Amino acid sequence: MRIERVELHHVEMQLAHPFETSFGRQATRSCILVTVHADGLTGWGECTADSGPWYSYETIETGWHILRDFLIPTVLGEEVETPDNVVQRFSSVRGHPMARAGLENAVWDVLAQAQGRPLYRALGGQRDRVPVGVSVGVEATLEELLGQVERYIDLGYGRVKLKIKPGWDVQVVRAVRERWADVALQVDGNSAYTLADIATFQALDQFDLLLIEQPLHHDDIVDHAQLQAQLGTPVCLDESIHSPEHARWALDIGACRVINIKVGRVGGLTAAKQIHDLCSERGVPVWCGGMLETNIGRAANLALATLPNFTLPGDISASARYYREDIAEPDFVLNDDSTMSVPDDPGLGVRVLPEQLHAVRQRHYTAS
Ligand code: SMG
Ligand code: MG
Repeated sequence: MRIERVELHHVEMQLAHPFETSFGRQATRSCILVTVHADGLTGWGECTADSGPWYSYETIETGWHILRDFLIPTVLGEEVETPDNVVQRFSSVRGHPMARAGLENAVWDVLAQAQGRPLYRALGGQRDRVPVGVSVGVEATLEELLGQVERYIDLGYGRVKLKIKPGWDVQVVRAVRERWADVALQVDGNSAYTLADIATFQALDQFDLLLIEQPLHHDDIVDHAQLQAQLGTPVCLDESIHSPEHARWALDIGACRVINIKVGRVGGLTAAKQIHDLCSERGVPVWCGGMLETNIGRAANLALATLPNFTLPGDISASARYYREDIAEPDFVLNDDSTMSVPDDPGLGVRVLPEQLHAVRQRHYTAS
């Protein structure tokens, strides 16, 4: 099929509840939505770069620039038969994985629609539902945090991830563990610690955590290997893994025993699947991370998480966890067994709502 037109939409959406991590608190969430038009079909992708360089160096502005000036020109007017054709065309661009993922994933959607298959089938997934959990941000007080955790457990989430930072870690995890002895629990430091904090990690080691996510520097694997050697709890890497190569390097030196795969951070569904396959060969479980996606990115995450080595619950919570009104329907809801069902319609299986999109859109660009 020939790619006839590509659109970029910079959107900013109000969060249902502010979300705080070790690097800051946010009340809104911005992203770039990418639309690809080909053969009368429309595919959608979500570039998960945020308004500022906090989780990653990529931002809305860098994403817009890289997409408009470098990535879109490599595919516009071109014939595309498989997602690999797009990956090849992007190979001259270094870095900027979130920008690449936004456009590549829109092509996956349009190609799957053309084949009349749901995206998860196009990816090779087998399951029609996947285990999911919820990520709970830092709160102002321990009481508020416990209230949030209780609310999510009451809603049916069987796995809870707590955001931690120095001063908000061992005592918080202890309080949650004392109250919910059996809940599947994990923590995420978002790079707020160093090896000098080993005592904190040894204390966390007693709480039967599923994993400790990205405690050290956002680009490190060497210190993480040292940390992993001293802990019983698996270390899970998030920020440090930007590509299949990074995943291999980390596994080769024992930097982690689990990998969080985020489709934006690793540069698209093709790379995400490659990391999944590598980890599968090495006997390393993976799970699907989240970036507060709209229903567009959420649908792509769910499709990815149907691959067999996604054995740990993903950060794929119900649409209502972040947004009162999403820009696409249907909303995703939690099943009774803390799983989420995967759409069965062709492609992503969600429909963008033009009025909702216009209501939150800050900027629009069309290339044709
Ligand atoms: O989509 O539920 C979600 C968010 C999950 O905690 C989450 N993501 O480091 O894993 C992570 C964070 C990054 C959030 S950046 C604002
Ligand atoms: Mg993380």
